[in-house]
Amino acid sequence: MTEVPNMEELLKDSPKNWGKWGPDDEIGALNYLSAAEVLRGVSQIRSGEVFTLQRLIGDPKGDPVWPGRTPAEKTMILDESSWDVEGAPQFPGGLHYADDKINAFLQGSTQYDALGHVWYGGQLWNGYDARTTVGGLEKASVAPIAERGVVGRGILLDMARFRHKDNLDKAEVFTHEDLMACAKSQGVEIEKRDILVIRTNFLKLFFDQGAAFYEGFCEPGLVYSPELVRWFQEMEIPNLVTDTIANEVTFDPNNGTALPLHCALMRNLGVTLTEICDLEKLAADCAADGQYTFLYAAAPLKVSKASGSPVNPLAIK
Ligand code: UVW
Repeated sequence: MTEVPNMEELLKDSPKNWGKWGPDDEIGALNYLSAAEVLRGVSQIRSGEVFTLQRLIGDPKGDPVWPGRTPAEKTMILDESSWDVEGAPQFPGGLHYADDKINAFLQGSTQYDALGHVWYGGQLWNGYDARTTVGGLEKASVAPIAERGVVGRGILLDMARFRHKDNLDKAEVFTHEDLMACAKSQGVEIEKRDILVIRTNFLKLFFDQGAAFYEGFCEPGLVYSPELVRWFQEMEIPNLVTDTIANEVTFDPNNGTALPLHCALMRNLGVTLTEICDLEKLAADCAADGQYTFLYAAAPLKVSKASGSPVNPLAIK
């Protein structure tokens, strides 16, 4: 069996955008989303219909999460029963109220990854030292992305429908060429600086299969190639949004590495990743009216030094 290369070896000739937006940059390819790009997104709006792309946190049917993470635990702190017993807070006028909290992985639902979320070779996005992650991300945390917001032209690439399937299968892969062919079949073209929103409907299997979903875990998705990375670079793609947990085929079938596109796209090019979206209503609507582009708008929560945070992106058609 051939040995799995380390990421430094695999990506030694892979392009980098380090320094392109200055030595202190923490938002990477989101710099491509200029005011003109916001207006290009706005120009896609036809009906004013709004789609929210976040999954429910605390879904009674379960929350799909990356292996090793656990779903959010939600606890009621105060509800009407709190006043059945002594010790509940008393307010002039007799006000009662509900209060609750969650204990959750910041990347345990629909989320933005910070650019500093993954690294190899001791360096993260823009060349920052990996030691800057110790105790909290001093550099390239999710907070600068949250501060800026993400707005531009979104394009849905419905790979499941393109392949005439309910959902893509475990470990099924596709390339940038497939994305272009998918767009063509939808009567649309991927343009420079588009926010790519890719539907696989793979997480349907999480809800269909229960615990068996995690057996031999390998999500479907984009697969690494030098050509694909160059295409993202030339197309100036700012943001890759999908409905899977980790936005790419989990283990690369060609070289055995885990999540090489997190490294090549996020760490090296500064492409932001948005994961675990629910694209079902949006996809049904796009299939019905044939309009696959829209205004995409999202802002993760402003969490200090965090490696990611929840988000409820909007697609407005
Ligand atoms: C990992 O990269 C491990 O997780 P995520 O799915 O949040 O990107």
